[in-house]
This record gives sequence, structure tokens and C-alpha cells, in this order.
Amino acid sequence: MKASAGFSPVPGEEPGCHLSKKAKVCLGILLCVLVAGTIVAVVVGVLKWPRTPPHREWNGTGTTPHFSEIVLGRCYTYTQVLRPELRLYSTKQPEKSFETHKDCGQIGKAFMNAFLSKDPCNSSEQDYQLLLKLTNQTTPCHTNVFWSKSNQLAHQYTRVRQDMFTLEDTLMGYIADGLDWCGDAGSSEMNYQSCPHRRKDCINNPTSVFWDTVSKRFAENACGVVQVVLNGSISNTFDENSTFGRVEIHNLHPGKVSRLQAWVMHDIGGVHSHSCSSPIINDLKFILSKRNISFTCQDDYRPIKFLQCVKNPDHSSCSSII
Ligand code: N1C
Repeated sequence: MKASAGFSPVPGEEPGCHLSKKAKVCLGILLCVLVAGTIVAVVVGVLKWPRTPPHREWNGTGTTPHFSEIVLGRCYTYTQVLRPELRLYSTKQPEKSFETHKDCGQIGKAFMNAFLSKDPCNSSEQDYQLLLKLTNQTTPCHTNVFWSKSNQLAHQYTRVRQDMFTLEDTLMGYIADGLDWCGDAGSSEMNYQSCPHRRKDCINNPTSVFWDTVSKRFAENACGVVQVVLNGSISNTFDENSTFGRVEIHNLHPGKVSRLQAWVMHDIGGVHSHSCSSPIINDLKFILSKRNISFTCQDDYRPIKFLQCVKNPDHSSCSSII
């Protein structure tokens, strides 16, 4: 057989590539350096990788999934679709306040900045000041509707009476209604796992402080005759510890609010725990009299009773009201 040029196998050895001893040592060193380098790079990488510490665990529901998208979406829905006639107050360019879409970006950011990277048990009114400023909204006098333990019914009422406003019928209340949110001091992320529970963890959590802050502002801005829908079918028809009893009635301005009109509503077929003549309602009247605000009360206000009857048309108490 004819050997190819420059290649002459040593008898008894397999044909292949032969390296000198020196080259083998060099290759070995090179390999060692490469392996060591890779190990060092991996270790440094693991140590330096920005790790988010695990969030603290609380007893309340975690941040609502897609919180920031919901906030932005609701803001645009409110300002562009639901109430385009209510111009939002823009501090920088009042003449351009019709450009509400710009405000939604700022409102979304201000909302997140109010609680992200902060201790969720140390939330304060101050945290929400920019958000409040950006969502400033005036409602006409005689249109404010407060409620306590009557969430659904009060909103059914203002849904039909489009000229009336609960807090959830204003931009800020509309955006936040039914959502949960909180962050953590050691992280810039939202805590989707859990948030502090008002009773079990701490009072000064982001949502409780938020509702107290916006409820206070809603009451401060109220004027004329204001209304409150109360639930007469529960034991605490008026509760001094509720947002209404603890925050709102104490922040109505006597010079602006002439009267509080209470509607004590009873569930169709439900118990009549309290009515306008109950001592518990007198407690409310007394607090208001000390604040120079007059008070009137009516049981089962017909326009709201109609709404209850739409859902219970066959109930005996509904046959007599029409
Ligand atoms: O504690 P409440 O009622 O008396 O609060 C109701 C009262 C209303 O007049 C509103 O203006 O306070 C305002 N308000 C809200 O608008 C609101 N939307 C959602 C207060 N709380 C609000 N929430 C949530 O419901 C919030 O989580 C809070 O703790 C409850 C209060 O409801 P409630 O006890 O029936």
C-alpha cells in the first residue's frame, strides 16, 4: 500500500495525530485555566445576581393580579367613556385638562409609588397625597351619597340616579373599588401572595389607609344636602368604627353641608333590626348635632325600595309600593 505524503505511521501504532509532550502539557494547562475560569464566573454570577428577597407573609389577600393594568384601564374607561364630561383638574396645564389620557399615566405611577418599596404596615395619608392631587374631582352640591354596610344597594341607587355620586362613582373610588394591593420595604415588586389584614396584622396597611384617606377627602368636598344609605337589617346599622362613622361624618364641613339625609333600608323579607326611631340612629343624630349639621331620617325610602323590589317582584311588601 502506498503511504500518503508526509505521513508515515510507526509500525505497531494506530494511525492518528501525535502531540509532543510539551504540547500536551500546554493543552492541559489551558484546559485547567478554562475550567477554573468558568467556575469562578459561575460563582461570581450566582453571588452577584440581583435576588429579590421573599416577601413577608401576611393574613390578608395579596395584590390583585394585573393590578397596574386594571388601574390604568379603569382610569381610561372612567375618563374617556363613563364620565368624559367631568373634566379632570390638571395642575400644570388647566387649559389642557381635556387631555385626560395623559393624567392616567401619571395617576397609575402615583398609585404604584404610594406603596411600592414601602413597609406595608407603615402606610400613611402622606403616601397618597400626589395621587389625590392628580385625581382631584369636584361633584355638584346635593349629589353625595354615603353608605355603610349597604355597598350593593347604594351603588344600584346611584347607577339609576346618574346625577348622584358615591365615592366609587368618582374617578379615585372607581379605580380602586374591589382591589387589593401592597408592596414590601425590601423590594420594588408588588406582593401578589399576601397583604396585611386590618385586624390580624396592622391597621396602617396600604388599602385601609387609602380608603380612610379618600373617604376623608370625599366627605370634606361634600356640600348641600348629603345622603347616606344605611342597612336596617343588621345589628350595626350605624357603626362608629366604620369608615362612615369614624371618618366621613367627622369630616363633613358644617359650613358646606346643610343636612344629612339618612335612608334606613331593610332587606326584602329580612329582619328589621333598626329603624329611624332606634337609639343607634339617635347616636348618629347626636354626633351631627354637635357638629351643627341637621339630620333627617326615613325608613325604606321608596326610590331605593323600588330597586329592591325589581329583584323581588313577588314579595308581599312589594305589591303595595307601586
Ligand atoms: O366602613 P364603611 O362600610 O362604613 O365604609 C363606607 C363609606 C362609604 O360612605 C364610602 O364613601 O366609606 C367609603 N368607602 C368606600 O367608598 C369603599 N369602597 C370600598 C369605604 N370603604 C370602601 N370600600 C371597602 O369596603 C374597604 O375595604 C372598606 O374596608 C370596606 C368598608 O365597607 P363597610 O364596612 O360596608
